[in-house]
Amino acid sequence: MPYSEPGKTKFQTDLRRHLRAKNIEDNLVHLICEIAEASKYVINAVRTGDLGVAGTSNLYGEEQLALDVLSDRIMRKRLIHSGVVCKIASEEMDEIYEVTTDSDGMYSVAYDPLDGSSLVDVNLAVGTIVGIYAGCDLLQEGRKQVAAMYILYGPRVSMVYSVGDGVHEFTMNHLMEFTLTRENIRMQPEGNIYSPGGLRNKYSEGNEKFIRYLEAKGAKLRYSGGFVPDINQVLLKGKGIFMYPALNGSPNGKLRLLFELNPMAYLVENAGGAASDGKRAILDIKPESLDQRAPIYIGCSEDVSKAMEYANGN
Ligand code: AHM
Ligand code: MG
Repeated sequence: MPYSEPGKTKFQTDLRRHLRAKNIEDNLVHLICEIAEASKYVINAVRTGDLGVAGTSNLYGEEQLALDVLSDRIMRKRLIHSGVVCKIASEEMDEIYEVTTDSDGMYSVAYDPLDGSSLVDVNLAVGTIVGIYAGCDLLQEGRKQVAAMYILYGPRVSMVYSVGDGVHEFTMNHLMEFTLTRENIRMQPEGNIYSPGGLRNKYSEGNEKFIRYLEAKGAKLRYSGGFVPDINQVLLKGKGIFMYPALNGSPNGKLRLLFELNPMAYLVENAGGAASDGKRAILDIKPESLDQRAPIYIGCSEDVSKAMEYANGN
């Protein structure tokens, strides 16, 4: 029972204790706790760091902000020193970073250190997204992830994670400890929120029709431009769909399979929702390159099925 009743002693389960109660390796418990620790430095950077550009660009040719580079360095250092990571891939690095060739008991991590970083200057919510694989192969289907999580830097800092047996939310308290606030988050089959990315005048006719279908059933538009807060809303309210479809001129949409889509698809599927590129489950796509993108429809399963019907012109 995550919440305390008024007048009763607060029930607080910390992250390490929650993880230890699960049937997972000690190394994975350690790794997830290290990522949670790193996020405390990332939020500090977000709150107080330089809002300017770094003068460099990432593998997509996008200009990096100082905060992108700093958050990446914070995450990477922590992962390298965790002692349980063999390979690291980041949205802000050009290549895979090999920590060690020893794969025994080790994990590989793909992450976006500060997704939505361009929103910090207008003080909107941003986040860190992480997918974890056993062993040293990062180009595996998302279904092979052994854990995924995001950390949301909003009015509160929260971490939503899964190791494949439910999705759980921890919130940072005044001592900067993550304590359990929601356990076994579940999504309903159908929702009433929609969060559509990309320019509407670049949508296909099928996607346009899907939007009209959502509006006709009374769904409310809720789009912040930050993938982490937008997914967090759909997931925690349990009723909605986020989409960033193929666009005219961008057949693979915008979002990146390894760093953004796979971790979110793993979380949403584990909460009873679905994630598709319009044809197949996001988690079944075999990545061919680090910078691979894919269209995405993610959220309540019936809404995702409907999106697939419309996307395929039915
Ligand atoms: P980023 O990784 O460069 O920050 O870009 C990803 C962001 C997501 O957070 C968000 O869902 C999307 O880009 C918003 O794109 P748009 O501005 O086209 O709506
Ligand atoms: Mg990103």
